[in-house]
Amino acid sequence: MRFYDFRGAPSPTKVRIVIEEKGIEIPTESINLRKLEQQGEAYRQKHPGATVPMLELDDGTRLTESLAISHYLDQTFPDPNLMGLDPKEQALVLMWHDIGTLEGYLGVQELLRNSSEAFKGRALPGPQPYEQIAALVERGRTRIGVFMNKLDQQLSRCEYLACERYTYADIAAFVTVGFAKRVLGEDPTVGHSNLSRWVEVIAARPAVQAATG
Ligand SMILES: N[C@@H](CCC(=O)N[C@@H](CS)C(=O)NCC(=O)O)C(=O)O
Repeated sequence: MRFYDFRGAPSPTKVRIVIEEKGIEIPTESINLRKLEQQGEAYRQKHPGATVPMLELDDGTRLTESLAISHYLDQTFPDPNLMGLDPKEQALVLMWHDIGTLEGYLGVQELLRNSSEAFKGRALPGPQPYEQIAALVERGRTRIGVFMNKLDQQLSRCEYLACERYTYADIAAFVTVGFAKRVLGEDPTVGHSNLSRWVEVIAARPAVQAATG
């Protein structure tokens, strides 16, 4: 296996946390997004979608998308389980993953990629040169606030997002909260006591510290 990573980016960070939680070692290659290495011929030959993370399997199969890679690793290295132990928990993990991606992560992406000079002509990841849309900046900011409220509400009812125990749903949402903090330049958990409590617990995990430090 070979893992294509970039430490400064949120999506591969989710997979790095999974790798650390499972205590496995996978040869890793960094694709420097700041130097646009993902757009280079060598990487695009492997992955025309030009994003990280990617996991190359020994039979040559290339998996992209952090959820798919994490699912593969969870099935292949089952201990500790991160994707749910029974149908209900598996569904809750996927449900909170989707909420986290569609309502949280994409809101942060909207704000960042439509406002930053560095993303001019690259308002969406991948090789297609999408122009920025100024109106999406404020909408992204609003969506982040709505998402933080939603997380806080769920975490007022349950200790973790899929409720009883730490799962991939927490990993994905935790990375998005960190991404939001970086893009906003302020801590979006302030004023959300349940969310702050959860962030502290997740951030203290050795695997999370190893993957993000
Ligand atoms: N759905 C994908 C998203 C992958 C993605 O957007 N990766 C970003 C880094 S977080 C990327 O490679 N961006 C390259 C670019 O902006 O050109 C996943 O979850 O893995």
